Amino acid sequence: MNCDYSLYLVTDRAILGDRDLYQAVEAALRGGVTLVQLREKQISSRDFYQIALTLKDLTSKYDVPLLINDRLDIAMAVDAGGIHIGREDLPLKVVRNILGPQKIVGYSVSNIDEAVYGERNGADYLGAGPVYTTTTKAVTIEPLGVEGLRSIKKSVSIPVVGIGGINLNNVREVKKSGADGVSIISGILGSFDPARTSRKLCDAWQKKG
Ligand code: TZP
Ligand code: MG
Repeated sequence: MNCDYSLYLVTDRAILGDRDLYQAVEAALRGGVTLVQLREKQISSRDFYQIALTLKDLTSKYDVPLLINDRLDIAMAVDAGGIHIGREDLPLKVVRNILGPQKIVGYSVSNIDEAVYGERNGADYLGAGPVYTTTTKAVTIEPLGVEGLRSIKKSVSIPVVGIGGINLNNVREVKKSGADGVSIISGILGSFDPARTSRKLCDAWQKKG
């Protein structure tokens, strides 16, 4: 699936506090995010489904695909653009076979072996991280740094998106590693003005040199 991975927003309602998820995502869409992933870890299936439906309508207005984290059933129920999974979810090959070739399937990796596995088993893109220290997700492994990200990118031919601790201060460095995009939670949703921050991230990503 052809897709623009350059500025990839991942949701997390905990970071929003009492701010509204849909307003924040719409602001980020106005600011130019190219892809949105709905990531929910502690929620009923019914609530997950309802949020996914609403976000699918919203992202469609901006012609941006919506991916669902972990849950194949929810991705299918709302006819999402695709799914993002990791090692602990359903096997990549199974997910690809069920969703077919038209849907986007992303896979989380932290090293070259996982990246090669992801490519061989049908991922469209890899989310590689954490690139930097992050407090958004409890991670036990050392950050890859941009050098780690660069070596993962070199080991495969599918798109690689960096994730973890990416913000306006380091987005250029991530681009220079050869990555195809940046996946961001707090760097956008934790900002006071997600539209403006997304616009700046977009400009920084697109800047030449
Ligand atoms: N996977 C690896 S790091 C991470 C995920 C979901 C969290 C990214 O969040 P942030 O706030 O952009 O560091
Ligand atoms: Mg997962």
